[in-house]
Amino acid sequence: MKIARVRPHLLSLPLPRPVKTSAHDIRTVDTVLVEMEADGGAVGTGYCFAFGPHRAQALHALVEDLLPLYQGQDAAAPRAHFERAWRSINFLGHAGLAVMALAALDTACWDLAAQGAGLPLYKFLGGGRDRIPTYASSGLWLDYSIDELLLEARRFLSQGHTAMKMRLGRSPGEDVERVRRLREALGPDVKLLADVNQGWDEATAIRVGRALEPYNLYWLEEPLPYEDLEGCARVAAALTMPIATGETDYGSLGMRRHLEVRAADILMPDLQRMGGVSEFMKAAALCDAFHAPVSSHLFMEASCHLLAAAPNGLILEHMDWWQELFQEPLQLKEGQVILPEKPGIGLGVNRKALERFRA
Ligand code: SMN
Ligand code: MG
Repeated sequence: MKIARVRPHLLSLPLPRPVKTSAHDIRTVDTVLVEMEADGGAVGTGYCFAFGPHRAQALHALVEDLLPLYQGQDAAAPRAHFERAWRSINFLGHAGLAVMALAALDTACWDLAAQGAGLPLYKFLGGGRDRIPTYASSGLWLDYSIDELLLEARRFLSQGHTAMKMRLGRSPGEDVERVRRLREALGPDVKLLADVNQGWDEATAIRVGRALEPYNLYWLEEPLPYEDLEGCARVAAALTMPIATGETDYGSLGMRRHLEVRAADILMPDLQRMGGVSEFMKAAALCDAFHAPVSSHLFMEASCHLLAAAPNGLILEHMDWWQELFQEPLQLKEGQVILPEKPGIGLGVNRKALERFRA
């Protein structure tokens, strides 16, 4: 099976309401979706995104730049093409937009390779789990009132979620109160996660983290600026609740840096900052070698397969911003995503949505 052509689509996805965290004020999710078509007609997909149309245009240009390394090649050899592309971006550096653009191509190629083998991606990668725990993440934003938080939490439960993530980083007093109210409404059995989006310093993280300990958070995410690995390690050591981080760092070597200093209990590599499936699976294996679980960041359509294939895959971030680009939504049952059984990523592209969201 040869890769006949690669088509990048520049899209702008509107959000139902602006998204606020301590680091973001987002109105559109500017996305480059890559369709990689084999000579037999099978189509693999991957995507990368940025917040801001000009940044997405830069991603689109980088995908255009890299796609000749895929076109005409054997669709069954994604790792070989990845290695070549990785070397080719050496001058730009193994971080930033070039890595994100490569991720879309690499993911599309793995999708195609799995389709060629007639296997869902998780089985193609050797996985045996057909479902993976997940948590609702498309909501509970920082600007919500407490009533809005409670309303959305109920919506998540009615959708079949048994775990959800809220955002922190208003003021310490408000943060603790918002966690208290949500925990009180959810009861002890629902998993509640909290993401600070790098909004605290070390002293604040330890002080507020201690005040949060009674509310049994499943994890506390990105308490500090993401590069402060040593500070994050001290926060993780000072608190009994698990610390999660890693979404903002690049490549498996970025994850290794975190593991070596024990920056957190749980790493959550981001598919596009890894550079795609090839590097994500390396990062997951590194976590395993350090006896650490691995989670994911965004990109739930492909990441559910990767976590199901990783023996240490813990829980999937369920973020539905891109769902409309696919023909089928991921199925959810009792807090778990059911892995699609069709070959590849298995969700199919919604061509009407590509037209509707074209930038
Ligand atoms: C997040 C990432 C990107 C945009 C908004 C929120 C957040 C997450 O850090 O973990 O989902
Ligand atoms: Mg986060």
